[in-house]
Amino acid sequence: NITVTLKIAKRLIESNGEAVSGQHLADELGVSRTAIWKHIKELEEKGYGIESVKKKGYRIVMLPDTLEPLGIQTGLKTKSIGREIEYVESCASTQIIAHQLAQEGAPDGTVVLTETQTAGRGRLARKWDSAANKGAWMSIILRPDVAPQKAPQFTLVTAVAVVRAIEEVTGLQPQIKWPNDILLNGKKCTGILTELQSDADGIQALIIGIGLNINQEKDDFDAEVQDIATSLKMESGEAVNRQKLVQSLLFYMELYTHMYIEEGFAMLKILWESYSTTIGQPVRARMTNQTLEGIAEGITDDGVLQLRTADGKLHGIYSADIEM
Ligand code: BT5
Repeated sequence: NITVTLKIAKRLIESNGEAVSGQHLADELGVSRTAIWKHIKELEEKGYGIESVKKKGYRIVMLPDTLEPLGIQTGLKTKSIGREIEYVESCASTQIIAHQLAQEGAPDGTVVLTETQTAGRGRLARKWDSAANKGAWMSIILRPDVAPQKAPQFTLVTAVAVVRAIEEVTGLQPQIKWPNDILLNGKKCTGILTELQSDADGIQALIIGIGLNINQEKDDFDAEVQDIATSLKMESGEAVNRQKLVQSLLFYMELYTHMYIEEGFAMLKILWESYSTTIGQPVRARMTNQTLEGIAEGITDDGVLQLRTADGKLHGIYSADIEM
């Protein structure tokens, strides 16, 4: 039974390295000591390191390196995002699963998480390289009560949340390249893909896809992206606890998406601009029908990039690939 196992894991984590006796756990949870022992075995099978301390009980010494809900939800500080997690070891794309779940009525804040994707995708159906057990490949379903034209800013809000989570867990200082890339030393460590389900009544669901490169080495990436991609481990020199990073990301996602929905984009815009590599720089913006060169002067409250070309004209750019 997952909930008792989860409760035991939670109890052991919260005791901060102190042993908790089997009898205590049994009393607290209203089950037998044999049942407790079975749940402990189950946790060990899931990769938890648990020490039995003689006469004292159980102590947690290691968390598993998986993205299973059991680990993610223990110590999760959110109210809605990640309270429902659909976890699969492998899938074509978490976006596909999330779209399906959203159509079936999945609640606001539902998260789809996987260890590897066989058909992970970026914008314009580009491929997203999703090495097994080395990253976090996830889609978050949100059901905000906002007009459809407010959807693109969720990409920017998500970018701020990603930067904050990476900063908090690793101390690295990522930068944002408009609209959807997170960079470390000029290389991409995270991509964001915001998709929409809407009808005449407005937004039914936002499906926010986030691909975080965490513990890859250079060789773990496909040859095509090896020179442009990086991971947190490659930049910091240390393996990163993926559970902690996901927990932190879900926390900031909830904080900032609520801030955006309730107070608008103004405050987040300030944060976004402070992390941006694009603003103030000469850039080339490739769009489907044309390419423009100029200075990226800023973003509007709607998240539109303001590009001033040499002739002095200011162009509002909604979607493009930026070269710097
Ligand atoms: C993106 O698109 O950056 C959005 C990526 C979103 C991925 C997540 S993973 C979970 C969820 N499920 C999905 O199927 N997708 C989402 P775009 O800006 O179009 O960038 C795509 C380009 O990034 C590719 O053409 C490559 O050049 C590069 N790329 C591919 N995989 C990469 C990786 N792992 N790290 C860095 N760059 C990569």
